[in-house]
Amino acid sequence: MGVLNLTTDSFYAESRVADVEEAVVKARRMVAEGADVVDLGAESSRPGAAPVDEAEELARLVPLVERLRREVDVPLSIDTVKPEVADECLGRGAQILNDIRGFRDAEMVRVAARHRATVVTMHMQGTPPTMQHDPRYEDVVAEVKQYLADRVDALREAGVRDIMIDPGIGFGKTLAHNLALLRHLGEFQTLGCPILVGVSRKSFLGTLTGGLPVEERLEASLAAMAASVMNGARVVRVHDVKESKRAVAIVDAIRRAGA
Ligand code: HH2
Repeated sequence: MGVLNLTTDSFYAESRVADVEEAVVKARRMVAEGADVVDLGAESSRPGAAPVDEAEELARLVPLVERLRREVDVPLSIDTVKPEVADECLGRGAQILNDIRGFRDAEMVRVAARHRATVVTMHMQGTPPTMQHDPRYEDVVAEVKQYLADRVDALREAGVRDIMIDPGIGFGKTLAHNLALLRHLGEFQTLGCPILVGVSRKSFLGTLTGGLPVEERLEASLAAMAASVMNGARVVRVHDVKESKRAVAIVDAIRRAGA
């Protein structure tokens, strides 16, 4: 899953596009490099990011969905927490709804069901403005797993069939929480849904590499992604499609190798 952000403040500047034309060029490149899905976001979720109102989010996303539907032949995913935005984009041909709030809003669940969308339900403790202030868990793996199990139940009950689960790396988690979730990712397989993981260039990788800035975190991202895939991730949300695709090919071959 390649990431495309129609924002001015997403944490990785290279992921940002200024307008539809730039987005189309970038999406086509991602697909040529092997992306199976393009994820479109118009509101950054970085801690402290400025909120984007619904009209602005729609103005950014709708024309892009309409263009990309014709320009690329991979499914488009919409990264939004707003039901109205989700509804409009799915109505115009996007097929995947990626909700970092994990479908806690019943209207988001209804929108996904009505459009027969594939969904990504992610765990987040708190909300982006404050989520990194002092995240706490008794047992992060058990709590995130229980949260996702509840979300999957609610989605299934509403008739949503295709559900991916995401532990939400960096969303209300310390370094130790992120590492525990990645180390024990395999435990999420019992929920019976494909696991999606987004580690690409995130700040915990900066911490682990002695403070490397976001532009310098490619190798760290590939290493974390490789561990994720080895531990059960089936979809990786990445900024660097070509490099990720090559790295995953190797991990996948090892993972599938006979005894
Ligand atoms: N991470 C980000 C945004 N959306 N969605 C899912 N399902 N999983 C993630 O890990 C995830 C996500 C943050 O990355 P990015 O979109 O590049 O940054 P920003 O929120 O600053 O636009």
